[in-house]
Amino acid sequence: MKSFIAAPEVSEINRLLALAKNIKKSPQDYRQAGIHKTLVLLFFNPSLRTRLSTEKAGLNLGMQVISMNADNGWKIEFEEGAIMNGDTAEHVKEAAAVVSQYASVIGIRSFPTLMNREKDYQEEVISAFVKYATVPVLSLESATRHPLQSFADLLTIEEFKQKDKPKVVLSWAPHPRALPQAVPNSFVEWMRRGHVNLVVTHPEGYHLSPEFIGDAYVTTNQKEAFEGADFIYAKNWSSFDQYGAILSKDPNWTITAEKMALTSQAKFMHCLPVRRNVVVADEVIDSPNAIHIAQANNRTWAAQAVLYDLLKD
Ligand code: SN0
Repeated sequence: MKSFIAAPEVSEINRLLALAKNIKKSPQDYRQAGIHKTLVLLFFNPSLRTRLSTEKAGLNLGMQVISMNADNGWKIEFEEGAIMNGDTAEHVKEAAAVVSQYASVIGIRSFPTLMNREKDYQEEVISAFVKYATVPVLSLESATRHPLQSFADLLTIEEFKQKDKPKVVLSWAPHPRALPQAVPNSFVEWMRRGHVNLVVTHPEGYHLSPEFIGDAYVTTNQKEAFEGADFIYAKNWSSFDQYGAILSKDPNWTITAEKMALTSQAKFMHCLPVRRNVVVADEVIDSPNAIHIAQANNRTWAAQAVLYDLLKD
């Protein structure tokens, strides 16, 4: 694997799943893979799980790990041919090439602007790092995708599913702030390659980018979506159409015990961080059917499998 920024092919996903399951059984068996190798993680936005699980994954592989909060560093220029007499101090050509001198793998977290859809969906930041870095690049959530999260989500569904092809529902839920579409985009991208029956539900005006949603079944009737579901994956996102806008904060979309009762005793999932009693009621997230902590645990094994592969090539 040259870099990890989107969902790979189905065969590749199945191989990665098998690797992650083996790593989870005996994480220390892979210690030689990263010896004398350095992992550099650059965070242009906040992180708790991604940072700690990816650091731990690197350490489990015997790597040296350096994480940096890059949000208050030199402002980076991305435009080709820019005359840099404004507020950008360093071009990505230098930044990516220089970090490559210190790293065997570079991880990048960079959220979307939610202002300029074209730039965000062109993945300006992570694409530039892939282009100008001389080592593999690992997405720690980019403008339009969060592949390490989705890989851990698929691993979690594999572990908890009780039927061959479970019904997996991605449900929009309210939130006070405008959030990226990265997690739902990626979730749909990975689930469509997985062996699941995917249903997406959201209010009017919240459809995801056609490039991601493809032919997935979508309904604006949340109750209909929940019927017989085996997994409820809750997530807020801002509008794709009216790019970055909050069109609804309707509390009727909150995940409640009453709605969970429509499901087939579905497991509740969320990538975290989660706004309790806005996205999901305490009664649901504190119930035995909530598997968000096991899901967060799987972030380590997903990251370790991906790093192992990036090092191998
Ligand atoms: C991010 C998102 O993409 O939705 C990261 C999720 C892994 N979530 C947030 O920014 C939540 C912030 C908040 O204020 O609740």
